Amino acid sequence: MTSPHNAPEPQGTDPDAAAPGPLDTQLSRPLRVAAAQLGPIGRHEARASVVDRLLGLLSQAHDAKVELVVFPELALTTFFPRWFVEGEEDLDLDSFYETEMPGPETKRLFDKAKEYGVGFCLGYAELTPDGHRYNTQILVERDGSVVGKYRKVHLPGHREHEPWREFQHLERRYFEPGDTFPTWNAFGGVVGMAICNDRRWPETYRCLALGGAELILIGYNTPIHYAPDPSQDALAGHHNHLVMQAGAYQNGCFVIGVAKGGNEEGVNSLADSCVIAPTGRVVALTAHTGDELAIADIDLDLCANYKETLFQFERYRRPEVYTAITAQRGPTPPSPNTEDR
Ligand code: CDT
Repeated sequence: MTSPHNAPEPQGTDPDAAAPGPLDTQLSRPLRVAAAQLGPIGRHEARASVVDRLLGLLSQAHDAKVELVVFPELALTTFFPRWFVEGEEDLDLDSFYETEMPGPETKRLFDKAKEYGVGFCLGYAELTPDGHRYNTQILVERDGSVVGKYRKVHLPGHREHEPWREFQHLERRYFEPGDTFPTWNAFGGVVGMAICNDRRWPETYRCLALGGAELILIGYNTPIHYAPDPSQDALAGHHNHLVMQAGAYQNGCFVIGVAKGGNEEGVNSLADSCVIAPTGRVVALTAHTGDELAIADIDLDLCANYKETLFQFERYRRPEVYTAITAQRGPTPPSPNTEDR
């Protein structure tokens, strides 16, 4: 990857040996992207009908000369973790998972994307041949090749039936967690992925940025009602943009956040899909809660304005001081101090 600016790499062991010079403001890695938001998918909506909807958005994107289309988390089915069924036979759990990708219903999407020369990112429930279940997202290049697969690391919600809730959030029952944040060379830059709850954790963006990510693709299904603390409901949209804007700015990345929004099987879900620049600003936003594109012209070279100045990791990060982040999971506050009160 060539860099148009003149900030030299730090040399040797002295991080101050090479002070960054002023940036060249010529930007030259343009990419037209779209957050391809979906409205609700009913529990009994056929895969073929959902794929028709994805193809409709893909066609609109092609007409608008978009090069990368990002679909939401679990984009082929309803958000089934909202239901607990004992024995799980009534829910026909397996019907919500894909055992191959592309499979019989999704091949049409791959074929059309390749014909159009439009890449895409797609979230789905994955059932592996040896019986493992993941909340997964794949990245497909403009030539139809699968560039990468990401499995959700942060699984929210609970494992057991909690009847006091209006609806369940059983991701911890129906999926195993992924264990890595990979990045890939794609679309003229370095791309990483995350899924829904991952976007609330700063570690997600930092791990991806340490892998060089310049563009982070995030699908989500976010019920607006949060049963453990309903006082957060009114803040759902604020928190959604807050975390992704911070992640973009603090890591010098573009972020594309894409919802499955609207009222799905009685559960109101957040829309507000967007494209965020490394400035931290939202540069494209959906207007409604249904199927809709939010299109933006981005330039991946803008990442360097942040990655090579204020957030030049090599120069300014202090990993030796951050050991608590990987050494422990929960907080270890100081023991109560009774003497100094
Ligand atoms: N899909 C997903 O990860 N949703 C979560 C809901 C959290 S409440 C259990 C989210 O973080 O948006």
